[in-house]
Amino acid sequence: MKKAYILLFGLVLFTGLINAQKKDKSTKKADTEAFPFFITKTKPNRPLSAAVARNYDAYEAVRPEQNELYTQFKYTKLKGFDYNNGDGTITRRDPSKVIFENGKYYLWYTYRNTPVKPVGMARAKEATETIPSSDWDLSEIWYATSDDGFTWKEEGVAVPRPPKPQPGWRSVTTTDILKWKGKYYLYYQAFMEASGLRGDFCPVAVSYADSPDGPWTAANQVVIPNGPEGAWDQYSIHDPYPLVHDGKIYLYYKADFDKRPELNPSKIRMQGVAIADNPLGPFIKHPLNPVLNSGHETTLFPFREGVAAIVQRDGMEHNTIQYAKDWINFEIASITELLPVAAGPFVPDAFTDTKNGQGITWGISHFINAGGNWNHTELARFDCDLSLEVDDQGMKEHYYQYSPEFHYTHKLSAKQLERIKQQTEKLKK
Ligand code: AAL
Repeated sequence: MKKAYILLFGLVLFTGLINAQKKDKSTKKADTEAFPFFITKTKPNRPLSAAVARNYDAYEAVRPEQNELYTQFKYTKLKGFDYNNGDGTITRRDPSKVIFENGKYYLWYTYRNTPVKPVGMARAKEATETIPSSDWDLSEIWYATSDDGFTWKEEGVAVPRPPKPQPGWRSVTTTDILKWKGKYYLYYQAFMEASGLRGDFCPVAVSYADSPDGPWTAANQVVIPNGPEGAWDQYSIHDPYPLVHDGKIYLYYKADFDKRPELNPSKIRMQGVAIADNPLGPFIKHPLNPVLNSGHETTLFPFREGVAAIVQRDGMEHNTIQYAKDWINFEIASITELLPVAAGPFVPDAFTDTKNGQGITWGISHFINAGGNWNHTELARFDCDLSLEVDDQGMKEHYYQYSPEFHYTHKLSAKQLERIKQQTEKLKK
């Protein structure tokens, strides 16, 4: 009997030792299988969380500074534009892409110069032939040139408001430039009513010239019409933005839709594309429109075989740079901050029908709150590294430091303070 007990004890001890060793090895195995300190460039063959798998599958690099479509943005105040001391009578906004011709840079933009500042879209009924409703009401398309992209010489009007009933008789705004077979085309929003009366409603019209200095001839026709009743783009065709791809003109645009007064902000903004073989149309809207689910203005550039977009302000995917290899189906390429608003980049290969877009490093954008929101807008220069030709690590830091004072400018409202007070009171009951 005694021997049996000793044998049993030995067996239990031996089994315990084996298990301890197994546990030790499995712990060691777990340790050796931990995610590595030096991350691998290629996706490892091991179980990954959704986030880390996405870090490999959704982006071209595992870290921002090696992602060609990640960048920060730097801003510079422009010289050469006067804004009447910001009294709201002069605005310059919604710049076109920048082009380089005749040994200098060219830029077109919305120019308003009215005796008084805008009354605001909500009071559009009070607008007159001299009182603007919105910041871009009663506007023309003006242009400027520059030797360096920092100091600009305002050249004057390019496209004036045409006489009634031509498209744009109330206001011509938010233009962009196309160079096609040696001729130049300016596409712009053509308002036939004061913005804000029913909404920011307009189609797109076009003018053309043999030189970037004009004279410009209005085609006196709508080239991108509003969509049919009930369509997402039935009211607004904004921010026309032409590029050349596949031997055609790809004109991207934005529409505001789904306005529901009970919601605030009450609109959704998305972007579509219309394609034509001829600059004067017909433009065929893509059946998959909208093709970008976010973004307030349109800013795109050829990149490798596809097209990239700077997507800012509105939508579920704002503050991103996106990429569509087929120019239609966009994916998020990076997430960034302080993106340029209404950016008109200098895109050297915008019209070359390139199969290997090189990207961008600068352009012109705007600040709508230059003189207190809706009074006037001012143009500014932005710089970045979204270029295959440049590797500027100074543009690839991971974040900006915003000062405490900047954070404190974003204050709680009285309604939010009241909610917080109620929540605290509830705890004390
Ligand atoms: C801009 C653009 C269009 C809108 C208004 C002027 O940011 O989206 O041009 O109509 O605002």
